[in-house]
Amino acid sequence: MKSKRILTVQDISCVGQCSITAALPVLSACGIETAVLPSAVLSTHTAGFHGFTFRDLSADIPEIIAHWQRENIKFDAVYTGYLGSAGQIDYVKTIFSTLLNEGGKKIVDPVMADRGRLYTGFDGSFVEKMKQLTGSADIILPNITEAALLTGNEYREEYGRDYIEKLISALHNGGAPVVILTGVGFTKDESGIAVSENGNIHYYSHQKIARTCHGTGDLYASSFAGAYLNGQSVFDAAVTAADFTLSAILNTVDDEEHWYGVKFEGVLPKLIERINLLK
Ligand code: PXL
Repeated sequence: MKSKRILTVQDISCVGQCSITAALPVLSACGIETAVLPSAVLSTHTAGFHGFTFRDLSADIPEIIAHWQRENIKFDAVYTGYLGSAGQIDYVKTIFSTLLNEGGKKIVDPVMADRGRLYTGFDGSFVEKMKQLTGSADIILPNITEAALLTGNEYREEYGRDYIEKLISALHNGGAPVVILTGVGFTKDESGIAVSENGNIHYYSHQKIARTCHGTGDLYASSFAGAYLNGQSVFDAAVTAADFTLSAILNTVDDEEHWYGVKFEGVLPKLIERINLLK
């Protein structure tokens, strides 16, 4: 297979095992050439650390895009995560329309919220703008909080399939043909995903780990993109990513001091093994 090149647009949290510091090693391990466009540089991620620095890199982005356009640099996929400001969404739209190869995929993880709450620094106007990006994507990977915000539905901690399928249907109505909803668990002991390709929904669930870990969404989306660009179907790639993310969480739970991220490095061989198995 011809080797693939992806561009990921998300922040550099210098410490925290999330965003680019997770996406780059994961995608590289999957054998995908990975280019990065940092949306912002933070000293740490914003979930649990205090007094972090934050530099929005918006001012650099138009020149970077223009340079790539002049060089005729193109990508087989663009995968976006945490963006530095709502204004960057227009830049991402330009990237989608000018820097993708024919048939290239737009993968959007609308990183902005979890467990019923927006992350520090995000507000309703960001949510409104994010609707434009998820509406123009080929594949979106929201968690339940993000899906509820994007569709104007209430956030629920307990739910049945009717609630999940209402969110999915509203996300499709917003424009995305493929929806991978993460963190879906119908009992307290399970978590998993709902994968919908144009409304054809399949579920996958696994054990739920009691401890919450930061950065699992980024790890999930990165490993999904890596598996998908290796030729796995949307559903197979979604399952590969779920199993890898669970392995990384299991590799972390016993380490109480490691509260700020997931120790995914030691389980990368499992991801590579699965990629090679399904090639
Ligand atoms: O993992 C999502 C994420 C990415 N980047 C930054 C964050 C978070 C979650 O809080 O703060 C800077």
